[in-house]
Order: sequence, then C-alpha cells, then structure tokens
Amino acid sequence: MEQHETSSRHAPSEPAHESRHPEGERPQEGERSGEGERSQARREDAAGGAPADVAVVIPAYREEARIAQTVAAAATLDGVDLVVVVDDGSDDATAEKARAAGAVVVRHSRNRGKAAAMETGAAAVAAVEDVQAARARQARGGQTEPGGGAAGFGPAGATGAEAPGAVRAPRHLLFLDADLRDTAANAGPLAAPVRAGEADMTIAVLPPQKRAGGGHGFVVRLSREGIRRTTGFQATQPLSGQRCLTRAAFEAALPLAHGFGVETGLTVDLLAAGYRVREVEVEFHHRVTGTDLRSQVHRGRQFAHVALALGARELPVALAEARRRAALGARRLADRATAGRPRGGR
Ligand SMILES: Nc1nc2c(ncn2[C@@H]2O[C@H](COP(=O)(O)OP(=O)(O)O)[C@@H](O)[C@H]2O)c(=O)[nH]1
Ligand SMILES: [Mg+2]
Repeated sequence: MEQHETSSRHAPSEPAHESRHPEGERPQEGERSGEGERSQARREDAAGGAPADVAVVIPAYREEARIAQTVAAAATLDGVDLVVVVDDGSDDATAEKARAAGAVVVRHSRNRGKAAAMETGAAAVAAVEDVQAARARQARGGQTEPGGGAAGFGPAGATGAEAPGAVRAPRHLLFLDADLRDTAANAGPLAAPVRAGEADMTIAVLPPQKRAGGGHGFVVRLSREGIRRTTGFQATQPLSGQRCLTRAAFEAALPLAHGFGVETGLTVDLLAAGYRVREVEVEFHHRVTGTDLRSQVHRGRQFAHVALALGARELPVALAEARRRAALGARRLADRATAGRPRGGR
C-alpha cells in the first residue's frame, strides 16, 4: 500500500532484501497446508506453457475507476489462471466492474478491513480448488458430470486445457492492490521466486511514484522499526501490499493482523516462524495517498492498525522479559538473604 518512501535501490537482478534463516529452520512446504501428494502435481496452462500455479487476490474498496484495468492486467500474468476480487462493502460499482473484467468476485456486505478481505480472497481460492479437486476425482473415477469437463473459473478460462483427472497443487497467492491499473501486468518478477521455490513470501519494492505522496513517513517508520525490533529485518517498504506467498506461508500467518496492520503482521510472523522473505523491485504505480481529509483519515487508521499489530506481537515478548527479570531479581534477593544468615545453625 505504501510506497512513498523508497530507501535503497538495488540491481533488478538482485533481491532488494532477503531474510536470512538457516534452511533447516524453515517449515517445509506443504507441512501446514496438507498439500501432500497434491504438491507433486502441476498442470499446464491453456497455452500449454508454464504451469498455472498462481491465484491473484485483490482486496478492493471503492475502486470502480481502477479495478477493471487492474483485473485485466493481472489476468495476463504468466502462471495466473484465477483472479479473485474481494469487494469490501463498497458503495460503488467495484464488484460489477471487476466481474465484467473477468474476475471471480466475492463481496463483504459491510466494510471489514483489508486483512479480512485477504482472508476471504484466500478462502475463495481454496473453495475453487476444492471444487476442481472434486471434479478431478470424479473424472478419475470415470464419472461424468453435468456441464462436463473440469471446473472452469477465472478470467483465463481457468481450466480449459486441464486434463481430466488432473490434480493440482494449491496455488500461490499473489496479493495486488486494486489501484495498480495496467502496471499489475508487471507482477511477474514478484511471483517468480515463490514459484521457483526460492522464497516463501516476496514483497514488492516500488519505484518513486509519478506523483509525490502526502507524507506517509511516520506510519512507514513505525512499521519498519517494529519489524526491525522484533525480527532484525530491515524492510525497505514495510507497508507494501503487493506480495506473493506460498499457501503454506499464508496459512501459517492466520489469523492475519487486523486491517492495515496486515502487512506488518505478515512480515513479523513469517520471519519469526522461519519462513524466507525476499523483497523484489517491481515497476508498479498506484494512486498515491494525498493530503485531503480522506487521505488523512486513511493514514490515521493505518497508523492505529500497524501499532495494534506490533503491540500484539511485542507485548507478549515484553511481558515475558519483565517476568523473567522479576524472577531473576527475586532469586537474587533470596540468595542474598540466605547468604547473610549464620551457617551451621543450632
Ligand atoms: N478490503 C479493504 N481494502 C481496502 C480498504 N481501503 C483500501 N483498501 C484497498 O487496499 C489497497 C490499498 O489502499 P490504498 O488506498 O491504495 O492505500 P495506499 O496504497 O496505502 O495509499 C487498495 O487495493 C484498496 O482498494 C478497506 O477498507 N478494505
Ligand atoms: Mg495505493
């Protein structure tokens, strides 16, 4: 979401920043999501090219002016055969425009925040996959079904070329903001390290935006400092909402931190659990939050949510440390009292 404070630049071929966790510590892919045998199976997309293994999830609120372009651009990405838009209780035509552009659309009847929309989007992807798996099982059992063939979802015809009975691995989740418009088509390098098994979560680092932002700096600093304190990771754009995650990593991070605290929470929780996080420079451009009242309110809400996310993660650690120090102090006092008493008693 926040890309106004780009701190360091890196060669495009290099990760902007990578977490360093010993390989042995990292939970294995599939361990938490029960992928099992399914992770063995990859299917070819309709063009017969790269395996379609990515679902795009776009949380959207009042984005009728931008959502169609963003959906259309996301659908062109390599490996993407499903684009899900979660309309978070918008009172405009966001849902209709998204559906017309070819997305699977899920709606919240009222505004529930960005994190809730991301969870809903991931659940929708899983539901699509469950239907497809059931149909694949049916096909393997030689049964026919009404409508015939494998399930067909999403803008790219989802499964048109799928062999009957094919079993697919859970798709990686590529979260994109709704206001990227046609630059969503540049997301390939963001998904690549996850698709290649080299990272569990990637975070996009955006170039300086065409229009200057209205000063998000204090929220960015709050998040960046919190991430550094808790994990040691120096996040370039800690609030960037453009991220690709394996399903296992996403599930490990549930439940997500509330609202706009979601990005901070994801980074802290995944690093703490030993997952590999990598920043990637991507040529994304979005609507920059300005200085009007709506933007100020947005910033204030973001600040509160990031602070809550960090508090929920730091407070237990701080309390445990305070308890440890208190116990240590009490033990020292007791030792001193014992040492002061005459020995060898009567
Ligand atoms: N689900 C949900 N998404 C929201 C809400 N507000 C904004 N978004 C989405 O979150 C993304 C980032 O929001 P944006 O206003 O661009 O924030 P910024 O990039 O940090 O300036 C966009 O996709 C928005 O549509 C909300 O209340 N709920
Ligand atoms: Mg934005």
